[in-house]
Amino acid sequence: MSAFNAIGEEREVDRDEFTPEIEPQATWCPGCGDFGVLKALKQAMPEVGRNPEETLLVTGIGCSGKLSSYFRSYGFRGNHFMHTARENHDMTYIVFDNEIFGLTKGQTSPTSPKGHKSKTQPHGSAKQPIRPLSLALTSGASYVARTAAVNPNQAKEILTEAMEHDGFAHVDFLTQCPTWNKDAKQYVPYIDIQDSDDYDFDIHDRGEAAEMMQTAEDALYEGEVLTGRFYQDEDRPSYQQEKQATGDMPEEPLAERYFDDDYEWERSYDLLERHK
Ligand SMILES: Cc1ncc(C[n+]2csc(CCOP(=O)(O)OP(=O)(O)O)c2C)c(N)n1
Ligand code: SF4
Repeated sequence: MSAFNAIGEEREVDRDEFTPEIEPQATWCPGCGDFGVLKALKQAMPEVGRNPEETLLVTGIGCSGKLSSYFRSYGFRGNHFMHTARENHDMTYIVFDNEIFGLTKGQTSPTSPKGHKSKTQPHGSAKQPIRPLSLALTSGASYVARTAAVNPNQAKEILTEAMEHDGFAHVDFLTQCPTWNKDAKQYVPYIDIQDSDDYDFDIHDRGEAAEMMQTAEDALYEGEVLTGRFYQDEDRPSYQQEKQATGDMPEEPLAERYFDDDYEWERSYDLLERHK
């Protein structure tokens, strides 16, 4: 079966299909939270019914970026967070939130708490950390959640939900780094805000969700890990749906045209003609 033949084909997907044929020995440290992301992702893919040929994994540079070597799918390295969220592209964005630069041996990173001591900040970081949940919401994400590698069941559920969401889904995935960041709170028992009587808010209300995110982000550095769904807008069309509605984007994937012998190819100047 060629890769493109698989587009749109309905069949059972098995999690083992996402393991590369020659499985590399993962170079993550024993106990690294990144194993939890890989496992949850492999478990979630059959739930959303996508096979490796239909999947694109875009990764960053660190230990977390090695995910693309251990997961069988198309791969790419890149980053355009704000605009992808704002335009509501139909994709799932996972932050491997270990509050540290792991691969380069434990320097202070943008999610390290204020006061965090490391080789680059021996007197403690004077910087406020970024707030991944709030950043995603203000950038325009239409689904925002947080889970943790220590919660494998919730992690699988949230990744499945995020991938099934039509639009930009942001997951703040708390990953422990036992090698360089033993002080992070990523290991402590979590509270699922949807199950807790202490937290009652409407995940469809931007204002209430924003307030809940602030609470959760402040609490993390004080040792209380609040996880779960924070925001979801099911009514907002994804970028693809918007473009299809205006006739600007075809319904079927462009790649399928290569397999259609009867397809009449337009030349680029024919397409430009329309806009004169
Ligand atoms: C633009 C750029 N800046 C700096 C580096 C050097 N660098 C490589 S890996 C890394 C740390 C990555 O940490 P993070 O992305 O948090 O992932 P982790 O290793 O913790 O999973 C850095 C700073 C780089 N490769 N590219
Ligand atoms: S250095 Fe930290 S983030 Fe990197 S593999 Fe080891 S435990 Fe994981």
